[in-house]
Amino acid sequence: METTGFADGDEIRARFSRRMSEMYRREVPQYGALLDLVADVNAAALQRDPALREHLARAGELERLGVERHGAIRLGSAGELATMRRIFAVMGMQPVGYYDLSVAGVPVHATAFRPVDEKSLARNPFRVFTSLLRLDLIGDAGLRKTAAEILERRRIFTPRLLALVERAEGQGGLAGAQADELVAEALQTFRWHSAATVDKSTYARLHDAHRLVADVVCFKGPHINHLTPRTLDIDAVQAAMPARGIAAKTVIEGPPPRKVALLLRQTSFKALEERIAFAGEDVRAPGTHTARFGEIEQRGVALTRKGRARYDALLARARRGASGQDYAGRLAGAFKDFPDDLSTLRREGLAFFRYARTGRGSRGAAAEGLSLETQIERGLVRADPIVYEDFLPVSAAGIFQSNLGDAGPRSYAGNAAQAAFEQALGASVLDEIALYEAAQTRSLDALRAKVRQ
Ligand code: OOG
Ligand code: NI
Repeated sequence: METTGFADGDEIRARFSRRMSEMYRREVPQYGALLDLVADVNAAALQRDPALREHLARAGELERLGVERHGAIRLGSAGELATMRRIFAVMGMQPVGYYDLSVAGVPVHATAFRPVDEKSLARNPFRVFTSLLRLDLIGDAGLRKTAAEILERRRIFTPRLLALVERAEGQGGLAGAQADELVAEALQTFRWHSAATVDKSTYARLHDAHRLVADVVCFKGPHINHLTPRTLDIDAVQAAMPARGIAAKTVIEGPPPRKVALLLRQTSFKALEERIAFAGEDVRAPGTHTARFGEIEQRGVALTRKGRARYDALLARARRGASGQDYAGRLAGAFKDFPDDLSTLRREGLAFFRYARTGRGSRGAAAEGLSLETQIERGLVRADPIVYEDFLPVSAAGIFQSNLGDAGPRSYAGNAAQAAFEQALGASVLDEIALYEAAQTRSLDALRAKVRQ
């Protein structure tokens, strides 16, 4: 970076993530309370478990832990999504994965913008789960048209932000002061507006179609709707939330608690009911809007396609049957069939690992014809689990739904529309599993290259 004088995308993202967290803490004080609780629980977990500390330190996750978080926004049009992609690109974030939420009765599809290379992930893994409203799933043609017209008129990015993004693209980066300006301008897009842009009856009609439609369409911008710190012990945070005055969702989404943490577990606190003002004649008759919440996550090892298929099948098994009743028990029961030690997960090709020489033994071991397995057994090579950096569609649906109130069951004929999403985005989304696979392969290649020296 010294050669070009441009700010590093990783540095811009780190700054943006920090400023966003400060802003959300001011906007939603309960998020601050959650951050404090997570910091306490993480400190206790590290104190209690030196092996965990050592593993995180080796994987480069210890340093990022305190700044690690994800957020979410919901956009209204293809143009907004395409521009958001360009802004996130300046921050070193790429669209990874496609999430279809229509199967769960939520009229959006999504991707996650995040850094992809290992160095950038270690520096700051900030991710933004970014949904796009699917007006095509709204049955009422008149309402669809109203929503489209409102969205067409709004401008969620400041002119200065657009100019800075164009400059970054044109010259291949931004100098320090301009990078700071970009961060400040981009934050404007994510802030909360308590004034709706529509009158009360328009809000009500859109809200009746789906609460999410009102959330996306009726405001000046796509307010950040939650930020999620990473905890090392989600069960402990969940248990401690009530004592700190935080009303937690009852079920933790994702896999059950295990010795070897798998993929991602998440839980949230209920969205707040916030006062809003309507536009036009209704300006003196305030209403409320419920959208913004808080969430925590615990991350575990990334699964291979084979491991993921097995995870999906076991999760589906647990979710069938008596609804709500002893879900935790059913989930734990279903996952009895899933290996719970690193060695089996690795040997059965269920999870991804990063391989490295331990420094013990002679470097020529492989040249002598020892297999990788034997080298691992003899302590010459180490295999560390690769952390899952993405999201889970069933869990995401659970998080969405816990914040939609009891509006009654709703369903859309599940129809993923990845091609349409990518057209709106103006790019293809990356395949998350291919990214983990590449990281594993790179580590194996480096191992072999070192032996040959
Ligand atoms: C996004 C919900 C999904 C997650 O962590 O899976 C999500 C939203 O409510 O906009 O944040
Ligand atoms: Ni989330």
